Amino acid sequence: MAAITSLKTLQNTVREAVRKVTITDIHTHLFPVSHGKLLLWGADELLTYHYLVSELFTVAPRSLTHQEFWQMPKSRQAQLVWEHVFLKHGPISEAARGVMTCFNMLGLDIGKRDLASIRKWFAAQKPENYLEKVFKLSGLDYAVMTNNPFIAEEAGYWNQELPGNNRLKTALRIDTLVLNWPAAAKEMSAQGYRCPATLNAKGVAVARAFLADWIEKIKPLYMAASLGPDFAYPDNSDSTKILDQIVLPTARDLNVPLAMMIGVRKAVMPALGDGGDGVGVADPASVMHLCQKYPDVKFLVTMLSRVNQHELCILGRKFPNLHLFGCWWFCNNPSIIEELTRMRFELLGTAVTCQHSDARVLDQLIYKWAHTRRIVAEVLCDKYTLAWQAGWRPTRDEIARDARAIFGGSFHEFLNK
Ligand code: HDL
Ligand code: ZN
Repeated sequence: MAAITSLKTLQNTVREAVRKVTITDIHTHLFPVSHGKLLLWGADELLTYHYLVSELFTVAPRSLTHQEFWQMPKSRQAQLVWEHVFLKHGPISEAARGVMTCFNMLGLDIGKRDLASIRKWFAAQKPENYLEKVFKLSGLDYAVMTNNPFIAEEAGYWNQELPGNNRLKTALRIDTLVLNWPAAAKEMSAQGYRCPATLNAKGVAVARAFLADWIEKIKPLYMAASLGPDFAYPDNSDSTKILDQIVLPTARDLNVPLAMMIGVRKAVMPALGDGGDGVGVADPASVMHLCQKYPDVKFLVTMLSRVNQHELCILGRKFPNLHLFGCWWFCNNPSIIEELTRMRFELLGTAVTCQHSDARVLDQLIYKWAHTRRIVAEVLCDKYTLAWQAGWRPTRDEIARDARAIFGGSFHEFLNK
């Protein structure tokens, strides 16, 4: 391939590299087709994504109550979102734009606004083939799921040893263990692990055995916990004891990283269901204390509040056992993705996983990655333009290498180092 001899060629090479790079999506809520209705996909699931349900209630008449909405069939719920968020108000939010991008990239004519024919197209899709189509269209090698052993329905599917899919890898979700010992003990006991309701030495031993068995069973790339803005480590709560005595010794002994997603204010508006969570400013010092105390444990961290991002980036420069990822949830909007990606490239270079999709509905992979590629391409282009203007002359391979690094390559390097 010819060397890059002009700034224009460099910029086109960077844009093309990001457009084509294969992405590893390190956090989603997807499931294999074999897990039945746990895998969400299609027009009505896209339209009733909890982000859009929240947006529906910001514009719908007060006469529409949450209770009435949740009692409706999914198709009626989707119709209401379509009517109020798309037809009666400009669909300019990121979640609304995402649905349009999905339909458009699937070759459906969103301009006609003919929801019935869009639904008909989805009805003709075969799940396994469609999953493969979505992964190819999104440009992913694989996506990491969220696998929660404390949810009986999910645990049940894993205990049936159903066929998986090499496009989907596992992550062991342990919020319940870290934050709610009584509930965790109850579920572990229900699964045959005679776990005491109090957090004592026996409970610690049982919980460690439970984690080890689930790690053996599903081979997770990491353990993960979503934590509140008030999460503090260390403190005198059970969570600190559970991290110190159960989770972190397991992470170290079995070499399984711990992902922490910090800053969700749970159930701010419970009537919205999954959409009812909010955000709060957390304390990145907890991440610092954990990285200092457990240098032999790998931590993957993302934070929910825009306010926390700079301090977290600085911690990312200090600890070789800390890897930052994603513009999570309320940060997954073009304006914040751009700001956060610029800051991360300026402070961390390519040693970051710039995004994860958090997709709950299979088809969302299409829009979440198309939108992110477009923004990250321009930021990476700016950074390479500055390097060029300082006299640096990168090769095409180096540009491709760096594009891969920020979309999964650095994650793999971090897991393997
Ligand atoms: O806890 C999490 O993994 C969050 O991503 C929540 O699932 C959240 O509701 C979400 O879907 N964010 O995008
Ligand atoms: Zn998530």
